[in-house]
Amino acid sequence: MKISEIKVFVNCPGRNFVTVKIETDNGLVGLGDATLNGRELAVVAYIEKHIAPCLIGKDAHQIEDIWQYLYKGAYWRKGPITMTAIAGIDIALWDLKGKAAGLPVYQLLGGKSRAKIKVYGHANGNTIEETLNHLGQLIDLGYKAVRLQCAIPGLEGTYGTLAGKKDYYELQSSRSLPPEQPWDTTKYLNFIPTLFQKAREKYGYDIELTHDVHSRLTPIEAARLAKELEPYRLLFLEDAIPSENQADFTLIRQHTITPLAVGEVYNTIWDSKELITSQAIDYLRSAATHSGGITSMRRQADLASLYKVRTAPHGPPDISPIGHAAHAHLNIWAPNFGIQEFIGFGGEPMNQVFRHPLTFEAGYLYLDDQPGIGVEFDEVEASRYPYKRSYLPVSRLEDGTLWDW
Ligand code: KDG
Ligand code: MG
Repeated sequence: MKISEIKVFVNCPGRNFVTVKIETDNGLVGLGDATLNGRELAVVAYIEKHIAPCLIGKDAHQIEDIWQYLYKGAYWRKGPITMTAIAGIDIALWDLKGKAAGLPVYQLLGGKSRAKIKVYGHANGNTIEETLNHLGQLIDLGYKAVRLQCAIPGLEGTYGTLAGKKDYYELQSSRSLPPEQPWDTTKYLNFIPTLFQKAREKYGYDIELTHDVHSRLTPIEAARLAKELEPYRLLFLEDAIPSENQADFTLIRQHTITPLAVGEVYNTIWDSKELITSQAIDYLRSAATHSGGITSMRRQADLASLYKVRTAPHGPPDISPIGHAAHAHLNIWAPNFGIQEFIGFGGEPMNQVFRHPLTFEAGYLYLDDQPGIGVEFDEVEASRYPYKRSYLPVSRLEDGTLWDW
């Protein structure tokens, strides 16, 4: 099964997605997701100009060797562009191997550890009341776990809080440059515990709750927030700090029993190695798309399992149905799977461009048995939705200082 062609598609059927298609000389086609939100075209060039020419003629079955070739062989290891490009190729190769074997990818990983995949949704709003109403709607839909985000009074356009808006993550405006948002740690820290207090008063303790800080705090501020949230028993507090310094998590850990989750911007196992082996975190949030694909995620899950760290892959709308399907295969297999972030794909035209094997029901995802990862990509339909340049926002303090995230 020799690789005969590698094609890269960049489309915007509601979101920008980079889709990798590998064709083989025996007529099979494998699909991978290589979407790096806000920096998509750099990954496209990396694959088209630098990777594709090296892989033509190679045996598509040699997934591990190709992974090592692209990781070690490039000399330039790690980094989001490299690892997203490797991920796109790696996911497509697993898809091909599954199709060649006539088996779903999870079977190649070792089979099912569970029948269905627990997910958490997002409730958000401009006020606590709006956020809690949204939470109520998700509980009615059957969600067992929900992330709560609420606009902070006095902070215009808090990231990730526009209830019901399709583009609530990026707040994509008509401007073609990154939107800017104000940040104030005091306002934030004074507000968030009340959100969770009210949520528990209204809905009790059966529903599991999480919160995403989006890396806006310092370690000691994060420790304070995690400690103040203890009475509300979060499933986890996500991205409490930026994590270049892995040791910072130990500081937070020493002050609180609120479980900690991190990893959505990690590219390799090296980014989380110390966090896992020192048991400074409880959930690892790496994504197949940004962290070197299925080959690398399997390795991370295995390391995490030795230290009682569970997997909770990143699952925002900027990971395509292919990326989500890759996660579903990993999640169904991983003995230490925790929970998957999932808020759906936004209906049409996404569902016409990507036909995927996932069904949401009452707080769980179900994965259809199909060879490979089970996604079909309609190139003709996709070509109707050209790429639209868009950016994540940046945060600044009131005095203009550029802030963390
Ligand atoms: O591209 C960035 C988003 O995917 C990210 O901000 C979403 O933090 C996020 C999450 O947990 O889903
Ligand atoms: Mg996050």
